[in-house]
Amino acid sequence: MVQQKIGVLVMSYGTPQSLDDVEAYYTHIRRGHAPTAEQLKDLTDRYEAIVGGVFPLRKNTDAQVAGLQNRLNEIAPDRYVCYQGLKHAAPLIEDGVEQIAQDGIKHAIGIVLAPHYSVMSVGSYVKRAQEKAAELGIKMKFVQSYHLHPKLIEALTDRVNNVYEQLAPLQGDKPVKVLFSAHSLPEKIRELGDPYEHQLMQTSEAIAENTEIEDWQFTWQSAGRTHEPWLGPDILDTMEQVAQQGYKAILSAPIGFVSDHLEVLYDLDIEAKAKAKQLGVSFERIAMLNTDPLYMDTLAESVITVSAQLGKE
Ligand code: FEC
Repeated sequence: MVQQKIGVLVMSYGTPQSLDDVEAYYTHIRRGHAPTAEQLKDLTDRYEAIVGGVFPLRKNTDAQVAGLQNRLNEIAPDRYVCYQGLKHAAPLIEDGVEQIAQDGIKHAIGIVLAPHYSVMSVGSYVKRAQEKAAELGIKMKFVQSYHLHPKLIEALTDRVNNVYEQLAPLQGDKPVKVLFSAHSLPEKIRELGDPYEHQLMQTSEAIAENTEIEDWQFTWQSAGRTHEPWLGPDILDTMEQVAQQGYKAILSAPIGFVSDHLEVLYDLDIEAKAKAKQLGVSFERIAMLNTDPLYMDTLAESVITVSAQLGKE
C-alpha cells in the first residue's frame, strides 16, 4: 500500500518583502493598527541598517525550510512535504495550510522555527494553523518545543565553546561573562503560568553544564515598544551591571533565536555592540544556527516523533 504523504507546516516570524513593505508588516504585527510616523521611521531605520537588498530572515527561513525538506527526504524518502507559513508576512500561516489542502494532503505536522514555547509565541502560531486546518478538514499535530533536544544543545554548546576559546585567552585574568538571551515578552505571561521562562533557563543550564562555564547569566532583549511592563532585565542594563562588576568581555548567546535577523543583527550587533564600546568591554556573539545540520536534524527528528501520534486517535 502506498503511504499517504504528510504535510509539514514550517512556521516562522516573517519579515517585510522590501523597505516599502515595512509599514504593512508593522501594521500586521500591531494587529491592524498602523504605526505612527515616528514608530515607522524608527523601524525602517533599523532595517536600513541591516538590509543589503535582501531581508536576512526571508533568505534564512527559505534555506531552513529547504534544509528540513532535504533532511526528511534522507530519513524518510517520499513521506513528508514541507510548506512555509509566516506569522506576519506572506505566505501567511493560513496560506501554508491552504496549500497543503490544495495538494490533497490530509495529515500534517506543524513546527515553529523557535525552540521555546510561550502562549504568545509558538502558541499563537499553533492556534492559527489549527483553526485553518479544522476549517479545511486537515488533521494536524504540532511540535510544541524542542529547547532541550540533544542536537540543539550540542550545536549551541559548540558555538559557545568556539567564541569562549577565542575570547578568554585575550582577556588574561579578566573575567568573561556569558549572557544567554531571548526575546522579551509582556510580564503578564507570568500570570498565565507560561513555560517560556523556565524553558529558556533549562536551555541555558544545559549549555552551561556542557561547556563547564560557571560565569553566566540569562537576560532579556528586544522588548516591544509598548507601555505595558516587559520581562527584564534588558540586555543593555545587564551589560552595564556586568561592566560595573569589572568584567572586560561579554559573550552573547541569543539562544531564543535560530536565524540571523533584525533582533540579532540590529539589537545585538549594532545596539549592544555600541553599548559595549561605551562601557569599555568587548562583546562577541555566537553564530546563529541558520541551516546548521544539527539544527536541521533537531527539526526533522522532532517532526518525525510527533508524526507517530497522527494515527493514534
Ligand atoms: O528580521 C525581521 O524582519 C523580524 C525579526 C523579528 C523576530 C521576532 C521574534 C519574536 N517576536 C516576539 C514577540 C514580539 C511581541 C511584539 C513584537 C514586535 C516586533 C516588532 C518587530 C519584531 N517584533 Fe517580534 N520579532 C521580530 C521583529 N515581537 C519589528 C515591532 C516593532 C518593535 O517592537 O520592535 C509586540 C507586538 C505587539 O505590539 O503586540 C510580543 C517573540 C519572538 C521570538 C519567537 C518567534 O520567532 O516567534 C516572542 C525574529
